[in-house]
Amino acid sequence: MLYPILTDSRALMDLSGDWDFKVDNGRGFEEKWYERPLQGGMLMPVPASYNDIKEDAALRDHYGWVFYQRRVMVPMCFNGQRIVLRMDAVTHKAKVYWNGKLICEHKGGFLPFEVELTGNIEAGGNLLTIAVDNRIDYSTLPVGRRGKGGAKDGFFAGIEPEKKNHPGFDFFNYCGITRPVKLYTTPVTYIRDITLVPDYEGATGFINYTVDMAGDDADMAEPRVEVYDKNGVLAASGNGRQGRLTIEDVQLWMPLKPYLYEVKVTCGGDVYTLPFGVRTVKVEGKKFLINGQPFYFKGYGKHEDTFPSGRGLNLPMNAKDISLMKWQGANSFRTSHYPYSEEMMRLCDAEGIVVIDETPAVGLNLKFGGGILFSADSTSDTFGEGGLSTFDHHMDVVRDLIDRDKNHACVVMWSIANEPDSDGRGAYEYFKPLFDLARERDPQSRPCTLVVMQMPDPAKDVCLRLADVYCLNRYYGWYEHGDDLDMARRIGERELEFWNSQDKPFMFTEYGADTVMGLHDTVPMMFTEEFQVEYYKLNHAIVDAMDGFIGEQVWNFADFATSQGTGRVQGNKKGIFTRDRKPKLAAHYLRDRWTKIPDFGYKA
Ligand code: BDP
Repeated sequence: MLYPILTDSRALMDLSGDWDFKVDNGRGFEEKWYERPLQGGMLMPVPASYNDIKEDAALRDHYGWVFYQRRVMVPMCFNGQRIVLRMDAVTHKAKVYWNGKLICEHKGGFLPFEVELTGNIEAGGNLLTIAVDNRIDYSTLPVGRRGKGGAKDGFFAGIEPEKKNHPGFDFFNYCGITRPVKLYTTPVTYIRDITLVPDYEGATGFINYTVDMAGDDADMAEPRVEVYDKNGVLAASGNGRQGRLTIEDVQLWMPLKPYLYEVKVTCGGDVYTLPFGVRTVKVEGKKFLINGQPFYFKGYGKHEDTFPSGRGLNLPMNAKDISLMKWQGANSFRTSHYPYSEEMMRLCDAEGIVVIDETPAVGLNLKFGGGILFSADSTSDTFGEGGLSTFDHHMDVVRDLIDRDKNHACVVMWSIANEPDSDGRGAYEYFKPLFDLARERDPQSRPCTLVVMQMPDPAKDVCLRLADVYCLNRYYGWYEHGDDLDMARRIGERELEFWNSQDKPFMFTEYGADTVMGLHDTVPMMFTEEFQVEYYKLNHAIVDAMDGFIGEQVWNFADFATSQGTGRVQGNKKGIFTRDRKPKLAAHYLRDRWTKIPDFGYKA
């Protein structure tokens, strides 16, 4: 799906702003709130999660539907064009109404969807209502647990808690219209999609392209594809729906040294341009090759999490985060635990930040019983009867994620899920088709992975059979033996030797220790800033000696909001930066380490 932009043939209107907003009282659909202006609501900024915007615990923890609404004027000069309404992300389910009529529904909170409005525009204004549902369960991604009910018998029997979400994941269930809503036009015969596959041989670069046209005259239209360099000089061109363009003296896209060409497609009356980097990615033996050289990942697992936007698009913070990463010598991050905004992906292309692109499949671990906060019933049969029913939706998000992000130079690997019960019964049968789909769908044949947690028996983990890189989340020295770092080192070493003895590369996609900014001690005491540094030193002493270890992504870049529980102090405090991006002691330690580790050839 193409990112909406302004071109010679396309208009673009961003509908960001303060929308009318009302929490459903259980009668919103019955009373058809979408047919007329919302009564007695409040204003709510779009894009943003609604949870932290007001001083209202009930709104923060709301369970169910809310309604967003605004009037949309559509310029009459758009007449004769195809007019499309695009929602970049609505978390987690949306029903979209245009002038009182349901025009589309969507499940999944982190990927875009769109609907054509052509022919349905009223002069003088149109009523747009988006109803948003934040409920999670065993069929959604991320997964929500069946909540604990009240006590069945005994002294407190009969006291039932209010219905609420029980996230099976360790981040706050931020919801709402979290990314922009846009209206754009195209000519009636238009460029539906562009697929680009880069390659090079010596100094000659190649871009294999496919242009997908749609609309009345799609069959007759002949695309022209032009590639411009940074100075606007034409570097290659060709005609036709498919082809291979040759760029002499190609400039490669490299981590932290990105070079982007501009690919311009013209067809019929439509024009679309996209920035594009020429680079290759491949796993060979125990190495992860970018442009043929062994790359070493230094960086983070992140979140889209800021105050008070929640998971709402925050452009300045995205820029700040990349600046901080560069200051530290980091070169990469994982979009834990859901697809990030397209604005962030485009920024990473432009800044040369390497990305592991993850689906929203988190919490597929019923055996674990709801993660660290143990917020759920526990069952051992995650992928069996009575377990999850996420499979079809999981297929959809793998497909939609790859379709959205396939052309990004920054994306070097797909993460199919985070921390599922990957050694359990049915795990292979569940994950094999998802890996097959990702491999078939990605025109650039990037490596695929499954991010695995500490609990499963390593020897039985399905990632051994499915993943191209073993991505490990490990907490030796925190959840395991935080009070005995020597024991943590010995246990960690034993397990990591197992992974190092395999014939594929492995890396940390998470390792970390909760650290409250401002707590200090002379000996390593858990939660202090000194402890966090010791924790990382211990882990690095183990992995630096292992030839198959190809990267360290720390958990987490910054402190972030979670559900409440005794294991969390106003959120998860494993950040190397605080939530407002101030460095803890470990930020300086990592800066010192990472500026000394080269991006390429560290384990050569
Ligand atoms: C891992 C999860 C991550 C958590 C982290 C933690 O992948 O989402 O935030 O542990 O406990 O299990 O901090």
